Amino acid sequence: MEKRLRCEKLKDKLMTAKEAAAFVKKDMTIATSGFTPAGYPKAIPLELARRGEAGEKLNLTVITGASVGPEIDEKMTNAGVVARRFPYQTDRTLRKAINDGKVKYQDMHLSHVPQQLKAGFLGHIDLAIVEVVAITEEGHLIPSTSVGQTNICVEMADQVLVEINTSQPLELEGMHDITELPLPPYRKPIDLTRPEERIGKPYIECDPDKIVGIVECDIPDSPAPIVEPDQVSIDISKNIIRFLKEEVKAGRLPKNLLPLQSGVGNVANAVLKGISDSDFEHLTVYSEVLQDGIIDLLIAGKVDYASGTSFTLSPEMNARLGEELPKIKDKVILRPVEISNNPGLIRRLGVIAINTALEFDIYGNVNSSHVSGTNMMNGLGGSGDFTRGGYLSIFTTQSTAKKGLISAIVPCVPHVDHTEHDVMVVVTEQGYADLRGLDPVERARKIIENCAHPDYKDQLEDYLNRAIKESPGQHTPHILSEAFSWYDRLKETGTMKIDQ
Ligand code: 0RQ
Repeated sequence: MEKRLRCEKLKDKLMTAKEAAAFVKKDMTIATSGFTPAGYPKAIPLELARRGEAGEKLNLTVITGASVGPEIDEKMTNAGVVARRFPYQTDRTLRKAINDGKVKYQDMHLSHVPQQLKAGFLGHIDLAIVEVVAITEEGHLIPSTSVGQTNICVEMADQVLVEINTSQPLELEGMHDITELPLPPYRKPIDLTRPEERIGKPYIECDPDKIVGIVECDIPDSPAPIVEPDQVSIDISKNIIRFLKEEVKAGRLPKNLLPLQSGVGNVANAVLKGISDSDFEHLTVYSEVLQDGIIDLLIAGKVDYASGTSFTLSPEMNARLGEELPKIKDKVILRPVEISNNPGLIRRLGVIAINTALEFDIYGNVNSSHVSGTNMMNGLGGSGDFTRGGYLSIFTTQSTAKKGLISAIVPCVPHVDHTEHDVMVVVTEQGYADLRGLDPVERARKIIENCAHPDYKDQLEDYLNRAIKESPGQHTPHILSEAFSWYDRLKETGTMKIDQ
């Protein structure tokens, strides 16, 4: 602990998690560190869950950088202490509470959160609870495996509780680059033109007088296991790589591409694996999450630099992170989400954005978040930040879900996260559809031809052809009374397939 708590003035603030949790009072808004199950506080949230289990009605608003681990989203939800939650989650328990109407949830673009916190759009922040690897002599905070909006939580909260996590490698120190954007008007341009540039400080500045409690914690992050890519993910990845190679051949992309962003999950992992097996070299990454695949590519020398806001690792990689960090330390930068997901920077750097959809429609509108239009899955996360700003915006999905009972390409998505105006290329295991320069009907023909599953092609074509005949407007033909009927059929018969 000597090595980690270096500020003399703060040493008498060490306390138990239970004592620290006592600063949390009913109806408070708390903002925490954490972005994906990385770098979030654990010991204090577990105490809050215990208080809820003992019958206390805390009624908290909980704001995080993105999804966090089970200590917050599962345990605190189960204990009934979370009333409102922003801006993203991936937890089964919390998801159910949201869909049962028990927890109020706003799904937000992750780049919007820091500014909205700062501007007071999300209300007053009573308390920040943040995980760090160390506190410097001056009382500044060294974040752990993520930055997210931790710097803004610390700035905006009345009081700060800190968890010093001894399971997080001290080698993380020096990898962060903390910059904060002022509120408008007259903001200066952000001085960043390449993913590897540093523009800030390696710590979060914090007034030591704001720190009311420090807790030692050794609970590790809760990384999700990575499953070996299945054939569908491998095929999707091959189609993306085929598309990127065509772009290089056509002279629209340099040989080493442009900075890459990829989401989380199976397909993203398969894409990274595909890139590592391909002949692309000297790549750069400007993303929000840095997964195992990116660390492997950095070590293998395929990726020169990677910038993100969080390490989102498998348990195996997490366990050996301390060992691997010295090999990649000068090639990786962890930034606040306000910078990693900044749409202006993403546009400036020319990022290639690759994200995953639940489904898309024949015109290229994407639903990433709402199953059958009403049931929240996770949220849109940072996908919108990268998609709208991206030089190329690519969406992937398998062509069917639930063993073929659901088509992931539908006449009209019942919830839109990314509009047809933002989406350039859609990819399934069947192929890719390059939508650039096409009008809606041309797009629909291409999506059906290249991306739809053979079981649903005729149905989609039939809808499109009848829509063209019946629709009053010919720009984006629809039969509005029928456009969502595929969801009614799914509900009634268990499949979107028409019984022939
Ligand atoms: O259901 O869990 O019951 O088996 O959805 O689907 O195919 O396993 O795919 O894990 O990659 O998640 C879009 C949710 C995909 C994710 C989404 C069912 C399917 C399965 C999961 P089961 P898969 P993935 C980076 C950027 C938005 C946020 C984002 C996501 C479950 O990628 O949340 O991009 N993206 N962030 O069976 C009904 C369909 C379905 C369907 C799949 N059409 N209808 N169910 N499923 N398609 C991260 C951050 O921002 C931090």
